[in-house]
Amino acid sequence: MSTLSKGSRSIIKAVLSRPTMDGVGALVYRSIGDTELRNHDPFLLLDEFNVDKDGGFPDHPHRGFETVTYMREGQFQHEDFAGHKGTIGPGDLQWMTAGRGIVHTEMPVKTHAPAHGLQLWINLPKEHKMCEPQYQELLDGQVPRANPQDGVVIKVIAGESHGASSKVYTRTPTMYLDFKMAPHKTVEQAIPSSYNGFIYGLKGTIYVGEEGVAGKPHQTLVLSEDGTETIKISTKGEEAHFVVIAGQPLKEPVVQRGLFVMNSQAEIVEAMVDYQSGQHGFERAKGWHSTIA
Ligand code: FJE
Ligand code: FE
Repeated sequence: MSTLSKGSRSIIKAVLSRPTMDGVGALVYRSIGDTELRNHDPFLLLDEFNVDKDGGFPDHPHRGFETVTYMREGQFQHEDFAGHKGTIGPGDLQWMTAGRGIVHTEMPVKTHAPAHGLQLWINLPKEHKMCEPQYQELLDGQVPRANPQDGVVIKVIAGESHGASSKVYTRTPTMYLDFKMAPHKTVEQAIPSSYNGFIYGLKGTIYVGEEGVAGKPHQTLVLSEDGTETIKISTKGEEAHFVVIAGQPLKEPVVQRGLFVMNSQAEIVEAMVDYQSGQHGFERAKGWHSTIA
């Protein structure tokens, strides 16, 4: 690992995700959250999902973290136990703070399947784990763009980039940027030096840091934590599409049991009791079944 604070952050690990199955018939490339990429504080999981018309993620609970669903293709529907419903399509996103509890269903719209996108799980700091659930939904056109040079377009999903900033409220300070770069471009992106970060490739090959470490589709490049403020990313002969995700590490204990993520084993037991008995945020869970699953 570099100890220099000038230049670009470097890549300390490159991991290629293999497809696996989750939910019902859903194919996922798991980045963060897979065995080699556990505990990338504050991130719990990044899945690139491909779901056809017969698959999806039927009724399930969450507590203690946020899920950010970002669509690439197709249409995805969700419905929760409080009657909150919506559909997102290409480029749209749903930033869901589960807080004390959400029970919901996430399914492709059958007529617009398969659905393809990314779902990121961000841990919540201790003081926000039991907050009221909240949704922040943004259509593609509502996401600000930075255009630092010809052939480089950066969608600012969270945080800021080259003068454009997102209005998404992040309880865990988070930067989430979607880059599209033409061939033979180089861009520098400022990332707060205290953040943990990674890059996930969607299309084309990129070259990162002073060393030009290659990053390809389905590959996660973990950024060094060396106090450096920027990351340098280049394309060569082909265009590229990738996301840069970084966040302030919480440095708190993480105890995860499936879809509950708390700070202690006792809080996990509480979550399971609350879910089963319908209390402390799970009141509406009793007897609820989605109409779309
Ligand atoms: C999960 C059951 C689930 N990756 N990517 C078990 F339903 C889920 C889950 C998801 C998920 C949902 C979407 Cl929309 C996209 C996902 C997992 O909801 F994680 C487990 N373990
Ligand atoms: Fe979910």
